[in-house]
Amino acid sequence: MKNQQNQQQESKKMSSKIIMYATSSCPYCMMAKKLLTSKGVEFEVIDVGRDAALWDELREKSGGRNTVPQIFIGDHHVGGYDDLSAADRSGELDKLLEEVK
Ligand SMILES: N[C@@H](CCC(=O)N[C@@H](CS)C(=O)NCC(=O)O)C(=O)O
Repeated sequence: MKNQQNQQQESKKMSSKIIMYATSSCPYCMMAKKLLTSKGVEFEVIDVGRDAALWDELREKSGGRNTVPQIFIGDHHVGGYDDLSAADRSGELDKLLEEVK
């Protein structure tokens, strides 16, 4: 059952252009969701919860980061909420989002 869920997440993940690893109780994740939502884009949230395999995946994909959120736009690893917010202020976020439209 767990494998099936992971496979479903895996196949969804491969088709999504914007992915956020998150937990449901994380305030930074909520702020990141709010910012992306304000941009009018769709994104997939992978709730890592206490799933050790998903945390391993998050660390591997983000070069060893150990916090949520971790946000990916296309092949680009944006980082956490601070990084997303900085990218928004610099204008880079809009460019990245344009590339995956
Ligand atoms: N500067 C980071 C802070 C992220 C952060 O501290 N996230 C917390 C949850 S809100 C976290 O992942 N803590 C480690 C853990 O839950 O294991 C960002 O902007 O994303």
